[in-house]
Amino acid sequence: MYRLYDYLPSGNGYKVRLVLKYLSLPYELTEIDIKNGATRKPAFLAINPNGRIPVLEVPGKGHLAESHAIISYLAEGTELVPDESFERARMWQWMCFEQYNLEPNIGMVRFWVGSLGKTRAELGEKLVEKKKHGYAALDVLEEGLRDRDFLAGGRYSLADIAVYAYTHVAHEGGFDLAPYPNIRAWCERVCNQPRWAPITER
Ligand SMILES: N[C@@H](CCC(=O)N[C@@H](CS)C(=O)NCC(=O)O)C(=O)O
Repeated sequence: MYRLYDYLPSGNGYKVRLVLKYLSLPYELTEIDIKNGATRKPAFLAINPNGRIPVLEVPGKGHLAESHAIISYLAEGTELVPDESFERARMWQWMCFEQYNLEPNIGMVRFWVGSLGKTRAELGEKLVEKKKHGYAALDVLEEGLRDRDFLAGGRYSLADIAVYAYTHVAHEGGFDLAPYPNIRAWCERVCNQPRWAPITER
């Protein structure tokens, strides 16, 4: 059986859990306390030298890190990956956008503020910069969802799962989604998908 090394509030880990659940793939979960440096201990570095969750242990194969590598491994050949090559590339366009523009800003602010309890005064200019770039990413997503129910291939795909993971909890980092009606409607559609579960569910 698959084993997932994860931290329940993590959006990156959540992407993997959403895919495992959607595809009804059985798995066991090992919680890693990232707030207390467990990812940087020798035992964890032996399975991911990059010192980060999520990591998927695949029986007979080994350990796989990076949320998007893991979800594309799990979902290959399923309805979560568009068959048509241009739409498959469109899915990847959004998944690259998530890793470069969305997660490092919205996910990071949520971690600082929501998980580590840092204040605006402690974070100072760093917070201002991250908020600016986070809102710029939300603007791009809002436009990308204009006249579209899902991000790629006209149906629910890995792109929606990957981008949704940190977007739907953006408010936990102080981002206001009120001015983004397309994003809010899309979040509703995602959470109505089969076997959807909340972010902290194992
Ligand atoms: N690009 C990676 C990012 C992984 C990542 O940043 N993981 C964070 C939690 S969301 C982590 O393990 N942080 C602990 C640490 O840096 O020690 C992915 O998509 O999986």
